[in-house]
Amino acid sequence: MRRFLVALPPGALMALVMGACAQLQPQFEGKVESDVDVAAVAAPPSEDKPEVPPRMQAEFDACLAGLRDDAAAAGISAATFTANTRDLVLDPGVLALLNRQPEFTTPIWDYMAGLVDEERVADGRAMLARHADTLARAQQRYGVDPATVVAVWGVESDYGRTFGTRPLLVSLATLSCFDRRQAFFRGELFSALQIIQSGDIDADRLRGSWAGAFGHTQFMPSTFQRIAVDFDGDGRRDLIGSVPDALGSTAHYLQRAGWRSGQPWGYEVRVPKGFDARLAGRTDRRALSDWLRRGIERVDGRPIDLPGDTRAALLLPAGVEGPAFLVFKNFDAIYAYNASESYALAIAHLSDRLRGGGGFATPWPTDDPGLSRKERKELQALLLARGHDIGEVDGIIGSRTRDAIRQEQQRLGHAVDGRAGQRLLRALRAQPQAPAGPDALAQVGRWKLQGATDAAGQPIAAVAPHGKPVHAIVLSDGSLGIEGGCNHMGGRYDIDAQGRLVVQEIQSTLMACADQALMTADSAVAGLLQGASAWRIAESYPEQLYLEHADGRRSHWVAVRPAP
Ligand SMILES: [Ca+2]
Repeated sequence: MRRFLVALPPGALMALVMGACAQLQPQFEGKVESDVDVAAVAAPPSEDKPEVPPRMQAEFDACLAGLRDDAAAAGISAATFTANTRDLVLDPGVLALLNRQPEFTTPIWDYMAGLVDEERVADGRAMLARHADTLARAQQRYGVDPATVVAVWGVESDYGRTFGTRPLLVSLATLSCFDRRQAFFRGELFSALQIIQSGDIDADRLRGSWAGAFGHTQFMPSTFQRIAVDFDGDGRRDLIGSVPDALGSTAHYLQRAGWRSGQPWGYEVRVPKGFDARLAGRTDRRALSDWLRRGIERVDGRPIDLPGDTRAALLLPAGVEGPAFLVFKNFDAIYAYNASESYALAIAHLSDRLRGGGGFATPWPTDDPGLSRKERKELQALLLARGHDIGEVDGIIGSRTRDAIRQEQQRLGHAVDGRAGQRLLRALRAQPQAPAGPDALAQVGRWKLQGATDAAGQPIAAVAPHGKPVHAIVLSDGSLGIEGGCNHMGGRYDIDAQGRLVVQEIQSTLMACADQALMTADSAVAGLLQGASAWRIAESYPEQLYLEHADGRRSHWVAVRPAP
């Protein structure tokens, strides 16, 4: 299929590949913009590995050589260090990810809809049954209930489906030698080398997120060293190859983070009308009895069965109009796993769903709720069917999907924000395909030029003697025809990888023409097409197209439908 109507901003090619960042420092908070489990999947190295400049590699080699003494001080033998750092090639991709600014702030309802959907609940219940013995043993030893442990697993790696594929030593060594967090990542690099040296996990299997989190529940190497346990008794701590080791280690982590056995993480609550939202905040703790006096109550009306002096905080993730939560010590234990309140709420809520609970009683304050992963895939399939080049249907709303969403929102007259929500999904379900054929421009037929300017900024399409359009352009299946004025021009065009319309070839047949103004206009049009031949489709509407030319000029094309 020829792919049209794609407007990729330059530099938008960096996929949304984010580390899961479990146990990373709070500086990373807010950088996880999409599903945590999806975030844990790094793109295959071959796809996003930039060329390494020789000088940078030389700097990298020298840096690694300089780490030898510190590694020895951390208990790493010279043999281990040499064997595992000798042939490392740095990966500039992880530096780009370290400095990546989120292009899109995910509303809490989108975040929750993707992380706690029916699929993840059903999968989690199956895992509760399948690993019941291990989970019971973990509860006995560490006091953490099965549903919470499984919820962490589900959010961190979709129950082991999405681990991240980057070689950990490459990522950590690169981050140890460049950019702004070298000291932190050197500690993680040494921990990773210790893991290899101890025989817990082989170097070639040690793969994970760009930032170094790995395994079923995405531990950082230093967390592994402090917390990981051999829970299946084979003599090795292996959070990649052993589900029991991963589940036991996660329970151990939560215990060490202050888990109180038998206590709930918190409850969804109702706040009274006119409640002072300034009282909310995870670190703003009060006695439970104080909250109850202020009129807070569980949404199901049942009593909160904890002592009145239990410390509790109120969370209003979307303000007083949205769902409200009263949270206790165990919420903080989950928060310690990855310092993000949205993240902790997703795990807490998923654990409730795994225990048989339902969704939130109070809806999110939006008229356009978020999509489950299944619905995200459905939306992507509908975008593909309409001719948008969004790549694979993978449920990941990346920059290409967002661009396609913006175009459809514009076409439909929705607010143009690039967000994947229920409103757009419903609209596209109602008209699953573009009106005619796969070639969205070809079916439009004829286009006339309006509003283009020449290099001096003078309008060139204003010339319309005899009241007729100067030019009509026909784009059809790779070929292009221009009519009107004195010239007949034909040529070929293509769409490049960035979604720009590129005119490959122009043939112009100059006909005798007495009208100098038309001649001038035609030359200007030919110049536009031939000189700066890269066009980017800036905006598109049914039968209208705004092109941005490589030199920054814009032209506006309007379809002229052939008479029926
Ligand atoms: Ca083991």
